Amino acid sequence: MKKILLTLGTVAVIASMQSCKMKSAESAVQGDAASKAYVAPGKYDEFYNFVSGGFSGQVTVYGLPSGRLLKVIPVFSLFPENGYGYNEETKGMLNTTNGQVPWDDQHHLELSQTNGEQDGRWLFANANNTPRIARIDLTTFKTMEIIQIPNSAGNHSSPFITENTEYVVAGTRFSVPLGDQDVPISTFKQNFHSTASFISVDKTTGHMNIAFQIVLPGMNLDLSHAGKGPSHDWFFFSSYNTEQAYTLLEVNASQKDKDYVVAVNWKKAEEYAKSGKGKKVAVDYAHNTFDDDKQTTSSVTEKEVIMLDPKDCPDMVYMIPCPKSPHGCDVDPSGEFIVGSGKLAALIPVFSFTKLTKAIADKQFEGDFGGIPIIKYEAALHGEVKKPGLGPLHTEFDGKGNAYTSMFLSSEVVKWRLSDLQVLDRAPTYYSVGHLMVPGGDTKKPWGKYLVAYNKITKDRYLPTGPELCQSAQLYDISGDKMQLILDFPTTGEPHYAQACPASLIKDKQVKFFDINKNHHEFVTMGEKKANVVRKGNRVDVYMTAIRSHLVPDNIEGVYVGDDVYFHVTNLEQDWDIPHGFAIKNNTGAELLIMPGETVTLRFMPQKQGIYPYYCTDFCSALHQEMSGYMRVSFPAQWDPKLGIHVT
Ligand code: K7E
Ligand code: CUA
Repeated sequence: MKKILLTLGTVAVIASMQSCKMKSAESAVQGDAASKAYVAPGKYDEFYNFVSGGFSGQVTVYGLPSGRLLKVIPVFSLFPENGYGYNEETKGMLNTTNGQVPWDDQHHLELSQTNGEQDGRWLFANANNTPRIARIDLTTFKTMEIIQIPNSAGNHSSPFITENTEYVVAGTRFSVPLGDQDVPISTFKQNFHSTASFISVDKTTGHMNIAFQIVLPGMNLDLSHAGKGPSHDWFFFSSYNTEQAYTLLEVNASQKDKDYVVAVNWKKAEEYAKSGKGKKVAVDYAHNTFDDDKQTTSSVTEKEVIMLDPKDCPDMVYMIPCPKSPHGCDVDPSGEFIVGSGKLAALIPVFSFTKLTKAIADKQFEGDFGGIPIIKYEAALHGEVKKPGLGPLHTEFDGKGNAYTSMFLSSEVVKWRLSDLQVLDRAPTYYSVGHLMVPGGDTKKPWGKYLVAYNKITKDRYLPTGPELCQSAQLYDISGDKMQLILDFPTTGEPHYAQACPASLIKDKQVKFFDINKNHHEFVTMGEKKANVVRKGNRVDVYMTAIRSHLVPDNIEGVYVGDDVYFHVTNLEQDWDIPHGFAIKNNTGAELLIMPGETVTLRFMPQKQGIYPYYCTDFCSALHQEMSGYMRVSFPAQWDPKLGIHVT
């Protein structure tokens, strides 16, 4: 959530709020706060915190409560630090039907679940801009799969999952014509659609597949969450711009009093898809999977998707009116309450699943939206949280009957009770909080000890760094009645949603190195004796090994200007935390960072004759500086400058 309708009035409100908060900032941090966030040197954090990178396209991993940055996981953006997206093995991960897309805007994360609880297997991440979903393996912290979503744009209500990770969803923030048709923008109402895609996840391998897409009227689907427990079969999406405006959205998409929460019975949808109620539609989308065995990405173009139209599928989709341009759509741990956060509303509506099912049974409808029945607001409503603050965005839960909502405009976190909707506490954020996160706070079993607010604006909180200041996270202890601010820490990119789980769920499952005997990479070098240089026409394959503290071969001659050289570097180490790097002078791509037991390939096309040193970039031993070599590049007699190739 980057922008909000800001009038001069609200700006003034924010400004005045911020100035009074600056005073209270110190009093908000109490004496024992530092000790609560203190993790002594050599001690581990209690939680892993996975934070979306926003416009960095990556995912970052922090420890909680210390706020220590543990890792940047490259997902949707090139990452020269380890060669992700540059080397031959992972290039294909960023493939789309529009070629390699080297960047994206990454907003939401979801950890895989079993029975509504975190199971520590995978982390799913969405790409907003060129619609994609990624799956990250939590034994290696590597991106293993990226699937492109067709008939989609602004893939924002994604990648939320069902209780047993049956499906990960993708909903369109921007409606577009299906099948990328070329139509006038003014035909929005007739031709533009939003879609909700349900991507099935294989229970054992995690492999994703688009099971079906539900076609909805043109509007902006914003966020979503699956039901749980009694509401297991349902998925809830927030929507805005149900005015169906296509210009001046700031004004035109804020006309109506209420937009909708879209309630989708995915179990029904699944049955409809299986019984052939859907239409098979020709599409094109890339599906990239990293093969652990071959250590390479295979990228295929998928050709078909099943589309379900609510008109042909009764009882599958309902609309629940929700004030006003809702953003977050959050389901409490019991699965009974669905919280819609109208970013322009002065209250928080809370819907009851029991009442919703009754309203459907009693047909308490008030018309339809594009043929989809609209349930009466009051019929589905549990109640409203009155005067919670300004600009409610997102809500998480502590598992003790309380909810926590972020307030963008009034820069605070508000704690309220689900049963009677009373506001219990409020804590200032510095400043303009977007998402917030309680470890496990969107599952059946929140861990409930901490809350992190992810803020858009830091202003005066840190040393200034030119025109752009870092975004920031703030950690609160929520174990008592009152929230207590205990730590600030800067984040990379722009943080949106985040997830956290107990360290114990993940830390003992870590892959320490890859078994070299199971390395079936096409260009593996099984031992130094096998190291070799092989020429076929213009192509030169260098079978290279790396082990402390030398590269084999370390002298290469017979390479010519115009050759296409592939360095396949196998790290022979079988020991934890001993990667080797590989870089060669004048290479216009990135380096390689090769994990123990892995083979990774750098492609290099020398443009000029000369001597090209190459070396290991990761300080791996006392003789790391010696871990280097020379490649001689000659200008061959057979060189044909007209053809630009080396003629043999
Ligand atoms: Cu509120 Cu994109 Cu989830 Cu940001 S979104 S804040
Ligand atoms: Cu290997 Cu430095």
